[in-house]
Amino acid sequence: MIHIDIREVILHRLVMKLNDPFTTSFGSFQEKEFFVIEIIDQEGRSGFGESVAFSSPWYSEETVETNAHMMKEFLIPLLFKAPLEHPNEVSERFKPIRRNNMAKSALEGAVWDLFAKKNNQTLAQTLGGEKKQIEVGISIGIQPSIHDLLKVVGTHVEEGYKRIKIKIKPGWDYEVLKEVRKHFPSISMMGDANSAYTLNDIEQLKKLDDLGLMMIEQPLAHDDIIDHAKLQAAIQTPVCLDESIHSLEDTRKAIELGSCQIINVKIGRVGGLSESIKIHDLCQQKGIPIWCGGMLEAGIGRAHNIALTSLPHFTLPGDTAASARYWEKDIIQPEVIVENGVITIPDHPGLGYEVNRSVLEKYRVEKTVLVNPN
Ligand code: OSB
Ligand code: MG
Repeated sequence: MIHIDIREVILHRLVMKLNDPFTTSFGSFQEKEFFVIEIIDQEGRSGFGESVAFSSPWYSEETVETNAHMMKEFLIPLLFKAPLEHPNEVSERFKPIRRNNMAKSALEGAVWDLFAKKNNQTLAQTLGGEKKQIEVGISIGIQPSIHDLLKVVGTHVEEGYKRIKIKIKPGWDYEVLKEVRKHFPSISMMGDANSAYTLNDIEQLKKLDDLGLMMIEQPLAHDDIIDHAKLQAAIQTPVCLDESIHSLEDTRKAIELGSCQIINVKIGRVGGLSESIKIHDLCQQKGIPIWCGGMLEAGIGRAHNIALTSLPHFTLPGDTAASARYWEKDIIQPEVIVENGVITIPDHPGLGYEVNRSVLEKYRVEKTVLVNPN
């Protein structure tokens, strides 16, 4: 029996500048602040996780600081209590702590990587992944003008991304997407509103039905599944939920209510890989297509997304674009490369990418070492 016996946890706090600012309906990102979680076992082996909460609570209520607080004061002490036999036990152990899914997920991800390495398996294999390659799309932020947007879309279509997602908001929606459709009649495209609409906008949202979109992502409130069901009944474009889904139970309820036809799975938002797999299995059973979302991750988070996407029911291209799209230099080696819209799953044990220590240290602004007292 393989035990995961934790000796210490290192929280590396990093700040990395994005190559280009990324704008959504709720705000603009110039840089990303996050934690690389390094869990070291008694034999000195390291597993890595990455926290995905942003500096401000715009996407969800979690932030970099709430993640730090939850990990240090509550979650890491629970991991130190006793050795683990399997990463699935992490979410069980975290159950007494309500929500704070991104904090939980960052730690759980590091345990999964460590577990896969101990078993000398890739993380993808350990999760039950079957694919050797995955298809990916790209998410494009709100641009200063339609002209700018058409240029950016053109670049990424040429790069071969399998699906183009365009951020939308009131005043930057139907007319803009219509123009993109006119210039790129056959691409797979979709819109993501990040909760910018209400049911009062139903007529505007109905217009999108003309554009042959794969889906519209999270049009309504971040905490809603009732109005989304009303909207889905009124429009043809499939609704995909992002912000509203935090668990297997949320997924079950959204499917039962008809709130969506597609689900965006983000590992951090649902509290980790174990919960993500449960959501995958339920959606497979129910015939609901899923894809893996993104949180502007650096390489470690990106590697976790890639491993998860190797599961068979991730049938739609996700948001895991190439490292170079976001970062001048990523913290992993090799960086994530996308060729003609395809990522080849790495075959090294664990995440399959090495952490580039010198780059990690270059972006690190704080290092906290927590030693297991037991
Ligand atoms: O809604 O999926 C989202 C970025 C930041 C916050 C929320 C979202 C996004 C993206 C980009 O769409 C995902 C990525 O490229 O990592
Ligand atoms: Mg989204």
